Amino acid sequence: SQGPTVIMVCGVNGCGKTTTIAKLAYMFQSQGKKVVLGAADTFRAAAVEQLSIWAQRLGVDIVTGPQGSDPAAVGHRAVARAIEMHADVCIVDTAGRLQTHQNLMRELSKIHRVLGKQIPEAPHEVLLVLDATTGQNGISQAKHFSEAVKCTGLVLAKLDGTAKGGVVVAIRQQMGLPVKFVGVGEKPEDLLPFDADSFVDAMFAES
Ligand SMILES: Nc1nc2c(ncn2[C@@H]2O[C@H](COP(=O)(O)OP(=O)(O)O)[C@@H](O)[C@H]2O)c(=O)[nH]1
Ligand SMILES: [Mg+2]
Repeated sequence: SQGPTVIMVCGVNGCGKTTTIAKLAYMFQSQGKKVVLGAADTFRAAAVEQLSIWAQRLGVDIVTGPQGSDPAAVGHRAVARAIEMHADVCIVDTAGRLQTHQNLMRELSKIHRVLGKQIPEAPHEVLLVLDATTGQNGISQAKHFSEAVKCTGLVLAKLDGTAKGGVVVAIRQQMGLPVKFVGVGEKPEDLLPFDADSFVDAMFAES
């Protein structure tokens, strides 16, 4: 109700995090909301560059840090900037990581903790991006990421391919974690709110 809504985005390498953030930024912007991005994937220089290009294209503000710098510090500065600019939404990118890599999962917990320093309820949403081609490993991803950062929802990316992302049914059933959006392409407008009926229809449709 007051202050920016902070959204943290996590997942394994290449699942579609950065693209999803561009799509979310585009969606919020279309709703007339002011958006600040935090490029807390400081692991690869190319990752910061990729998000910066999106920010420039969409005309939204972005907070970055040098390659190899503390991602939690970038997250902290992104929230500070969002507060200062009276932004509505702050979306924080994170580096891809294997859910079984304990050090990197601890780093993710730290980012999560630091995002709450200036706004006690933040991050208000923690979205786990799952590649629709992921099979049963998706359950392990959902479990481990939730243990580290208490995920609030899934984004099922790359649903425009042949994969149907059926693993989200098991994740919903076992962990109660809902799918909030689906990614259906590489463009900013290629994000749809999840619709269970059309998802099930597509799952059983003849290809
Ligand atoms: N077809 C398709 N490609 C996607 C989708 N989301 C992401 N991608 C592509 O997947 C690749 C990895 O995406 P990226 O956002 O960089 O993943 P990250 O490593 O998790 O940040 C890029 O080539 C994206 O364009 C989607 O919904 N559909
Ligand atoms: Mg990325």
